[in-house]
Amino acid sequence: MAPRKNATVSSRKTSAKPAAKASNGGPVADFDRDEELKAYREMLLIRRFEEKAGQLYGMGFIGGFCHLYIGQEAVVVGMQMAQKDGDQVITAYRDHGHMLATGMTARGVMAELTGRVDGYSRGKGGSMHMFSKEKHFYGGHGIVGAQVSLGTGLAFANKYRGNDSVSIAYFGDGAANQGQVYESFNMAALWKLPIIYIIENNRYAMGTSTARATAQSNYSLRGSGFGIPGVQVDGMDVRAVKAAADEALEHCRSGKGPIILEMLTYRYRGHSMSDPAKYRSKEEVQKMRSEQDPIEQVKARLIERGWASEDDLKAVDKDVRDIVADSADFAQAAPEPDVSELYTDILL
Ligand SMILES: Cc1ncc(C[n+]2csc(CCOP(=O)(O)OP(=O)(O)O)c2C)c(N)n1
Ligand SMILES: [Mg+2]
Repeated sequence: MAPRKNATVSSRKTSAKPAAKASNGGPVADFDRDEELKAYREMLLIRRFEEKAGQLYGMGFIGGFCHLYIGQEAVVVGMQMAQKDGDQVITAYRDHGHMLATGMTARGVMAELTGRVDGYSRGKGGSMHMFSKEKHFYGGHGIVGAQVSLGTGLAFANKYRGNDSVSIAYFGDGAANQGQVYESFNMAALWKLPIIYIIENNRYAMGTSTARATAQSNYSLRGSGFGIPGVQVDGMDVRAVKAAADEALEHCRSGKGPIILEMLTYRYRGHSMSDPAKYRSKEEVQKMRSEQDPIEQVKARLIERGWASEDDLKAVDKDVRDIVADSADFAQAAPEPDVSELYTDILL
C-alpha cells in the first residue's frame, strides 16, 4: 500500500546533493512530502497510543502484561509503507504498533487492552493476543519465537495457493536464539517460501543485553547456514526501513524464497510495565532519544525542507492525540464480557 507519489512535491527534491544514507551507511528511500508526512503521522499515532496505554496501565485499567513499542516505531511503519494488501503480519507480544500500522483501529486495540467486549478478541485476549483477519494480522504471541514458525506456515499457505502475498514475521534478538526459528529457516529455504524474517534487534531480551546472550550478534547472518540472505538495516530511520522492505518484498514476490532483515532499533521503556530497566544507564537511553529518535528525524527533515511548519506538525499531533483520547474513552465506556462468555471462543 505504498502511498501515491506527489509529482508536484517530488519535483522539489534537491537532486544536486549526494544521495542520503542511513546512519549505518545503508540506502534510504527518497521520500516525497506526502510520504514523510504519512510516516510522521503513523509513527506519532503509535507513540501517543503507547503513552496512553502506559497511563491506563498505571491507573489499573489494563491488567496482565503490557509491552510498549516506544522507540521502535520506524520499523513497522517503514515496512507497512512498502507492503501491499494481502501481505500478512505476525509478531510477538510487543504488538500494539504492528496492529495500528496494519490499520486496525485504536478503539479496537484499546478496548482489547482494557478487557472490553469491543476489543479485537472480545476482551479475552488482552495485549498479547489480538488478531484481525481483515487486516491480515495474525497476532500477538506470548510464547517467544512461536510466531516465527506460524509465520512460516502462512508463507507456505501463500506458496501452496499460488498467490503473491508475502508473510512478514517479526521477532526479537532474544527470540532469534530459539530453536524453532532455525527449523523454520530450514523449511523456508528448502521450499523457497515467501517470507521476510524481521529481527527487531532492540539490544535487550528482557534484562539481558545481546552482548551477554549471543555468540553471533550480527543477526543478519543468522540464515547464512541455510542460504538465506540477510541485511542489517538502520531501524531508527523509516526511510532505510522502507528501502530494505521494497527490496525484500521484491525478493520474495519474484520467487527467491526467504530473506532476513535485521532492524537495528531500541526500546525506550522497560521490557514490560513492571521493569524498572536497571540493567542499562539512563545516559544510554537518553543518547538514543536525542540522537536517533525516529519521529524527530522525520520532523527535522520536514521542517528543514520547508515541507511543514512547527504549527502544521503540532496540528498532526493534536489530531493523533484526539484519536488516542477517543480510543481511551471508548474503551472505558465499553462493557466487560459477560460471565456467560467465560468458556466461549477458547480451547478446552
Ligand atoms: C518460550 C518462552 N521463553 C521465555 C519467555 C519469557 N520471555 C518473555 S519476553 C522474553 C525476552 C524476549 O526478548 P526479545 O526476543 O529480544 O524481544 P523484545 O522483548 O526485546 O521485543 C522472554 C525470555 C517466553 N515468554 N516464552
Ligand atoms: Mg529484544
